[in-house]
Amino acid sequence: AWRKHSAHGFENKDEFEKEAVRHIETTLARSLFNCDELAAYSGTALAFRDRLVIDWNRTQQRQTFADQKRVYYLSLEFLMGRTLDNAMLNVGLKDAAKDGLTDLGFRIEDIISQEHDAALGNGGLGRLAACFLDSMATLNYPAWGYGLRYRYGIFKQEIMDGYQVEIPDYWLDFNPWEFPRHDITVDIQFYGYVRKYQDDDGKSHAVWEGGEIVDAVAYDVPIPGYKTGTTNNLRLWSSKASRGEFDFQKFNSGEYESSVADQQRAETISAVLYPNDNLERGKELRLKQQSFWCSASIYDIVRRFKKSKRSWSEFTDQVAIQLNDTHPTLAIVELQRVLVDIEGLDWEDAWKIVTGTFSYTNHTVLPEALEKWSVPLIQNLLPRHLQIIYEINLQFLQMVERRFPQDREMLRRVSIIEESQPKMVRMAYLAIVGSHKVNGVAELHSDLIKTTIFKDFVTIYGPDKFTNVTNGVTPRRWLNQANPRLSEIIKAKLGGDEFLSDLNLLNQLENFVDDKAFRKEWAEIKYANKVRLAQFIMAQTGVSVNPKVMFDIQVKRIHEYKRQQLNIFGVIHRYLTIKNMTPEERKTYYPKVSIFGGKSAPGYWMAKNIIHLVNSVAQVVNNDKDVGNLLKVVFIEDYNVSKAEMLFPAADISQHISCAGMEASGTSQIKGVLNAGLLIGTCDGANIEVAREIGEDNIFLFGTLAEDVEDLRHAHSYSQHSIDGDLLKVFDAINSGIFGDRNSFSAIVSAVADHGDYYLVSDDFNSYIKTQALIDEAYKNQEDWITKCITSVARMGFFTSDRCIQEYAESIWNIEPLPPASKA
Ligand code: 26W
Repeated sequence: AWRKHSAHGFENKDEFEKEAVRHIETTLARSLFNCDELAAYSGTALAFRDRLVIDWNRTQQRQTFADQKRVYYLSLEFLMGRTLDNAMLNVGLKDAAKDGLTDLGFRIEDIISQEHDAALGNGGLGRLAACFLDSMATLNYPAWGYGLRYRYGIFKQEIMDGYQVEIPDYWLDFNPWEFPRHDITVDIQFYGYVRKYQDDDGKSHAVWEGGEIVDAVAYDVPIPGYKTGTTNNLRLWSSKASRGEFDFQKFNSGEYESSVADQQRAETISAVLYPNDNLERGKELRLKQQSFWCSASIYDIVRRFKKSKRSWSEFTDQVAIQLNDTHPTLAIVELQRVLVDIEGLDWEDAWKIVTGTFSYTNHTVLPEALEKWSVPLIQNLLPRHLQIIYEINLQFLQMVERRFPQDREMLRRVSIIEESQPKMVRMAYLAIVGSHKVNGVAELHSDLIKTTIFKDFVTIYGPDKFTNVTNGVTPRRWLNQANPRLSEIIKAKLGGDEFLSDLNLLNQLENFVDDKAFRKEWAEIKYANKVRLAQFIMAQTGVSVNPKVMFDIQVKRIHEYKRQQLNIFGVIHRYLTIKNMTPEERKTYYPKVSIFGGKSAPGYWMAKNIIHLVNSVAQVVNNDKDVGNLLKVVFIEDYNVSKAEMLFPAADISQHISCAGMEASGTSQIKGVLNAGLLIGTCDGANIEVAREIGEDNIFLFGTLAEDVEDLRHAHSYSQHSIDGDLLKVFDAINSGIFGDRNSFSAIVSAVADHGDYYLVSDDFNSYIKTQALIDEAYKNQEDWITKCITSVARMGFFTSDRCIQEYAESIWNIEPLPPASKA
């Protein structure tokens, strides 16, 4: 009923089949006789794409006519994963497709898995952006995403001899979900110089001249909401040699190669996603990416506003722009430049518009991740922007000086320009000064930014400028799509699927914790999901795992602060424990499968080392006759969104064990609990709020508190701290060489034992091991375990990204939904 308004396209199995076959035969020019799974995927995707396009056009028209405020979500990363399954579920015709594909001789799961992940992101920040797009469309907000159309997404990870190897991820061979808009092309300027002059009235002007021009071409991706006609737009920019600049002179005079070289240089800008997560390296090409994308997006937003013929004073009634971390901070400078240099507004009027438009989300407190760009680099690439940054800083510092006339130190500390050699632009400070709201992504994190890295700015602006929006995930992908069977039994119990759009309704599940039949189905579903994962592990690694034993999963980017090293030390401790047992004792010990997955940044030596250690431990443990099925260790190659959709439904327990205060939020713990797994975690990020919501009895928390971290680190730095007990045995085992590669592994040990243990692994090891023992014991009591799981799922309503978007909309963007007229 909710999509009756779409006049075209299919509504049932037979019409779906007709459409899919038509696309296979005409669009793809393939005969049905040699229709393989890839062709069937393509035909299915194209049939669904037609459906999306109709709703998409309607939505865009409606938004244009309604002429109300829109939000633009600027993110350098959108980690979308696969689209077909999501499109089928959101449009509500998955069953028609399933039956249609069966008629054609295919299993829908096989067809879905033909699709290449759209992996335009590193980890949490990019996946959050993707969840937010889903929620904004589902809640009918007029919202656009703006990003870059990388030719290569995050690299594919292969494990060779236990080492990570990076393979390029060329993903655009067949991408039915994007629409090139060759008519929407923006000239983007780089380099050059600034000419200043005074007009006849004595007003001074700046003109940015010379340099080179690169074209930004728009590619649009439809974002369907769940059970609504609203289909929003994600606009990704691709770089191309400028039509004006492409050197026909050279081309004609035979300098073919250098002419093509120019073209390739232009295309390099959007060629590849930087694979660093939480590490900033100050590369010029990255700055070019940021400014290319910010300029194109601001141009597009301003052009759309100008079509409405409103006065500039109404800009903030029409436009809100959210900065996903500091990566798009140049958009602040670019909007100020457009308003002052091109549209001729006074500085103060323009600045009021700018600060009323932007808001900034901080995703990390790690110092090495806070962006700083060198002044000479910006001077060369963006000479006018640098002047504007200096002017913004001057005005800001004058304001601070008026308010705190005694405090010279304050001026030095908060200056947007760091007086180093070379001088650096502190992008987070620029983002704060240019925004009206700044938010963190979990309560602890939002408190930490107010009391540490942005403390002075709270003094200057007052506390109201800073707020918290705790992260969430979309239950459409992370429950309904990832775990269809669990979703089905919840629908059956709650009498419908409303919980997928109103996740708090899950709390009714608590009424069924004692329902025997329900509990049985619940357990069967977890088991079936584990069987599926066991089959996958066998096919991928040749390791046989028993789906009847506990599956313990840690999947996320590999980073020392996330402490996969703590996990593998725990696994080694377990291995040593088993080795020391008599065969009799082993019979009553707790069997378990330890599953790891995640990519390391290609240049992060220590993280790669940790991957190697995990794989080496796996080799030894999995082939040790004494151990048998008591312990298996698995590293899942190339962890990505679609693998996450398989892994979380199969987890009995998942690990979120970052050093306290360092994981801004984390979002995978939400995926773990929502899929009926329990958590072991530190008091960090959103773990704390998960514990508050589901109850302390339903989560295994351990370890140091964020408030104690500084003192502990300090203690390590002056007293050579000695490692003893269980951790020492683990280190001795590693250093003995039983896992091979003694030399590189010794660096992992040394970081803890000799180099200050920055991530407090030794401080938390004992409580970690104790907590793991509690989990072993708890898992033995399956009845209690299932009660905990059902209760936890029932209490996860808060962590839907729909709630996040509502909070952003109401307290930061000030925008209203625009539902389709015929929403049933
Ligand atoms: C400039 C290099 C760089 C690249 C990426 C610096 C920082 C980043 C991201 C901000 C890292 C990131 O993904 N942060 C994660 O954001 C998630 C969504 O809010 C949080 O859940 C994670 O805790 C946080 O690590």
